[in-house]
Order: sequence, then C-alpha cells, then structure tokens
Amino acid sequence: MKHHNVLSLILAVCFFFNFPAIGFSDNFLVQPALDTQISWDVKPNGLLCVSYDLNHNGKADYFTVHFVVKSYLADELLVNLPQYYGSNPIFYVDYGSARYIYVASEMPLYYAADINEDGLWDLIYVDTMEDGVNGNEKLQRGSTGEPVAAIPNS
Ligand SMILES: [Ca+2]
Ligand SMILES: [Ca+2]
Repeated sequence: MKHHNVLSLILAVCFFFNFPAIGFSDNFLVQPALDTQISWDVKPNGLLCVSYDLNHNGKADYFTVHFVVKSYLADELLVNLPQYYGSNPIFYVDYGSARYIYVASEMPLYYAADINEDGLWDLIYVDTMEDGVNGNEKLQRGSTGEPVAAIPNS
C-alpha cells in the first residue's frame, strides 16, 4: 500500500508538472490480441476483466475491462456461438457437459496498467465510445486532477 501511495504521488507530480509519468503516458495504451491474455475474471461489479503480461515476465501488467453483454448456462458447442454473437469475445467456464458462457462487449470500456506488477492498478483509462485505442481514451482523475486507479461504481 505504501508503494502504491508513493507511485500515486509520483504520478500526481508528473501530471502537475507535465512530465512523462515514468515511461507511461497516453500512448502506453495498446489493444492486445485477446488470445494473448493470461487470465480473465468477472468482477463483483459485473465487469469482465482480461489480464495480459505485456513484458512477458509471468506477471499481469495490463488489463482490459469489458461489459458482459450476456451470460448463461448452455450445453451447446462453443463452435456454434460466434454465429450468434459475431465478433464479441466469448469466455466460458466448463462444468462437465455444460458450460457457463460470458459474452463480452467487443471493445473494452476500460484499459488499466499495473506498472509495478503488485496486483494493484496504477492507471485506468476509460474509453466511453468503446471504439478501441484511437486517442479518445481519458485517464481517470480525481477531483484534484490526480490519476485515480479505481473504476467508479455505476
Ligand atoms: Ca508482466
Ligand atoms: Ca477509443
């Protein structure tokens, strides 16, 4: 936690003095291919979070967060699902003969970075247009302008 506070302070100072934040700036955002994910999870707020290891050291450092468009228990074959959902990513949990299906929004709503790979997000960008990384993503900031690494409850 102490580490996190120090990092937040550094990021706030970088923001106020317009320094590049330790290598991370608006252009750190990338759209990793979904098949390069290392794990995924549905959070208590119902959003589906996909983890990536962009620097290939075995620890998650980058995340995309999607809406869950639909979720249900099904026994149909996974190969049949793309015909219903087009390019929406599909995640599932196997329960023997059945599986629980999560259909995610095609593009993420949030992009997050865990710069020091301590399991706590350091920067979050929101892409309200959900149109992929194209420059209209906004860094989440608190009331005093400091970066805020939490997704607001909505
Ligand atoms: Ca990593
Ligand atoms: Ca965008």
